This record gives sequence, C-alpha cells and structure tokens, in this order.
Amino acid sequence: MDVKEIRKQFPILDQEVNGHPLVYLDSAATSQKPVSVIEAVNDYYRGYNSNVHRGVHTLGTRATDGYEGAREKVRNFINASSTQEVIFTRGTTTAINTVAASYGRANLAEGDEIVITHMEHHSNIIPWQQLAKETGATLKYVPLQENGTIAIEDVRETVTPQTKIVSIMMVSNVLGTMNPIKEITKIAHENGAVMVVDGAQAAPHMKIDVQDLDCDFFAFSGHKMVGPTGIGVLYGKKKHLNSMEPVEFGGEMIDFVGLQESTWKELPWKFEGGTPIIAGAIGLGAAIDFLEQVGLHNIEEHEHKLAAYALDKMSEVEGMTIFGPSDPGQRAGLVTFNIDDVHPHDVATVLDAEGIAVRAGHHCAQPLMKWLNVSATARASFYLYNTEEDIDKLVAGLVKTKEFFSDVF
Ligand code: 7TS
Repeated sequence: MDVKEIRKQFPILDQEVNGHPLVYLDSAATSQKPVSVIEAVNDYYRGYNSNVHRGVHTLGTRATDGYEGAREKVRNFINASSTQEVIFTRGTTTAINTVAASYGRANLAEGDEIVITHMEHHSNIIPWQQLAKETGATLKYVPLQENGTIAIEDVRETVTPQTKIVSIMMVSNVLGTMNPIKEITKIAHENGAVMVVDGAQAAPHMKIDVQDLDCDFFAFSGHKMVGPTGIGVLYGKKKHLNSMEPVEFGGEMIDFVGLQESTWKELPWKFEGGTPIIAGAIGLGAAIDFLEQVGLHNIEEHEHKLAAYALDKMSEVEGMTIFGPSDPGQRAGLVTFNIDDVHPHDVATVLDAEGIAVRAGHHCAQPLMKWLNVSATARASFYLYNTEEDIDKLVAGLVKTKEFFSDVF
C-alpha cells in the first residue's frame, strides 16, 4: 500500500492549518474524501442530475442506474445475498432508529429484553431506551472488562430467552475494541433474539461479510468510509425486512394509494420514502470502488501498524493515560487518551495550534465515560492516508502540551 500515492488523492490534506501542514487524526468522526468521490458527486450534478425511478427520460434513467448501481456495489461490499437487503439511509443513526421503530415496535412487549453494552455510541443506546419506554421492555447492559473488552461469558449471562434484540458495536469509537460479533450473534440466535450490528467504525476499516457474521441487521455510514455525508446503509435479512412496516410514508415507497388504504413497493424501496439521497449514494459507490482498489485487508493492516506504533510512542509521554485494550492485536486504528489533569479540550486546542486535528469530548458515549470515570477524553483516529510521521507529530505536540501545562500549574 503506497500511502504517499493515496494521500495525493485527498486534496484537503495538502494544506496548512495555523501555519503547519495539516495532520488529520479525526477520521473516526468523519473521513476525508478522495478526488474520485468528489468527482462522482460533481459529475452527477453537472451531467445527469435528475430524480430516480420516475420519468422515462434519459437523465432519469442515468440517475436511476447510478443510484441502483451504487446499491449493487454496497451489496457486494458487505456480501449481502441480494440488493433487496440493502436500504439506503441517512447514516448509522437513521439505520438503527429504523430497526427500533419498525422491528422493535412490532416485536417487543412488556417482559421482553433488549441487550446492549456499556461501550455503545448514543446512536445505539437512545433508540433502544425509547423503544423500552414505549413497549415496557427492559434495556440491559453487558458489563465491560477492566481492559475495555467484552467477555463472552458476560454476554451469555446477560442474554436470556426473554431477549428479543441484541445490538452491539463491532468496533468501539472510543476504546478501539473489536468485539466478537460472530460469537455474540450465535448467542443471540440461541436465545431467539435478532442481532443488530453498529458497524459505523468497522465497515470503513475491514472486510465485512454479513452472511458470515450471520447478523440480522448491520448499520453503517458513508461519510466515515471516504464517502459523502448524508448517506448510510441498513442491511437486513430479507425474512425480517419483508415482514417489517416502513417507518417513513410518502412518495417513492408506495405501490398503490387509495383514499383510505395504500400498499407498499417491494424491498428495498418500501423503506426509502421520498426522493432518495441520489448524489450521496453515487458518491458512496465511488467510495467503495476506491476502498476496494486499495484493498480492505491492506487498509486494516496499515491501521493496525499505526495503532501499535501510536500506542508505543504515546505511552512514553509522561502523565499519559490510554484507554482501551493495551494489546494492539485487540484494537482498531484509534487511540483515546488523557494527559494528567489537562482538560482534553485544552489538549485539542494546543494540538490545533500545531495543525493537528484530534477530537475531544465525550464522543457520544456518556455511559462509557461514566464507566471510565472521566468526563471527557481526547482521541486520535487513523485511516488509510495517515503515516507514522503524523503520529510522531502528534507525540511531539503532546510533549509540548504537557510542558505548557506544567508551566501553568
Ligand atoms: N455508531 C458509532 C460506533 C459511531 O462511532 C458513530 C459516529 C455513530 C454510530 C453515528 O454515526 P452517524 O454517521 O449516524 O452520525 N461516531 C462519531 C465519533 O466517534 N465522533 O463523531 C462521530
């Protein structure tokens, strides 16, 4: 994998921020976009912007081909068995909310259980809290191990025959932990529950095979995988999607509309009410082409190397606390940390002055922050365009931060 060549494809990286070359270490929040994705969106608006599935004119046909062609690319990307199982959404959040609102409302009642973990992103907590409130179901949490991993025995203990839904992230956006989704899915199925996977931090970084995982639903966002914002995917097994009611009603998703009753289109369109995210889907298709050309295995390996390098170098900085598994083999390409008493927002501000972009805050995981016993952390996250040199600059910036605040206090 030639990172130098890859970087050339991302025009945004070639700039100075605050007088320093940009070091972008916030890809877990959103990734940067290569020229091919920017041009795919540009070409659609310049050359064949039109609504899909409606008119019979040439531009409409081209737009429909682009949109549906992107669906096939997604199908192949996650190895779904049919494009009927690929629903375009606004992102991971919308995808999980769709499962909760449709499958959840129809299948849960008082006495039933929903199981998640203490490391989930708010997008995989709140939809289930709301569903529990509406249906009288109980929301249960799998506890975490000291090192920020999930023990499979704890999953076995938490999931019971009353459990109807298990919803767990594949990769943590804070701890970097990679969860054993295939094993957890087996436990869910043994108890008669469906398995929902929050794949927001997994799909951009590793080869996903939904048939091999055997999960019932899988959610991810285009903008974290070099695609545009506003587009994401809900994968669902056909047997579930077929029996589920749509969540949004209106144009595009109907078959026949009468005065009192209407019927829906077949899958996947019954879940895509209104004019869809055409440019976004076309951009996501180009993003998938880009990632597959580089190779998901190469990307994963590159990020593992960077994470191991970062763990090694960052832990040498005095006063550093690093959260998540210490074994680089157990984690993906991000490092969440705090330095002594320096507030993470101050860390991020000092780094920004050096042109280094990291995230600071609760990372939409307040229950996890509580578990870690902190109010906030800083996070550096890596992607295919990052280098060891970026990490060296981060470490130098952290040393500077530490020195600066030692003088202040
Ligand atoms: N699930 C996980 C694991 C995430 O990391 C995120 C976004 C989401 C769901 C929501 O994705 P969306 O595209 O629908 O917003 N995570 C982050 C983050 O870590 N920093 O900013 C956004």
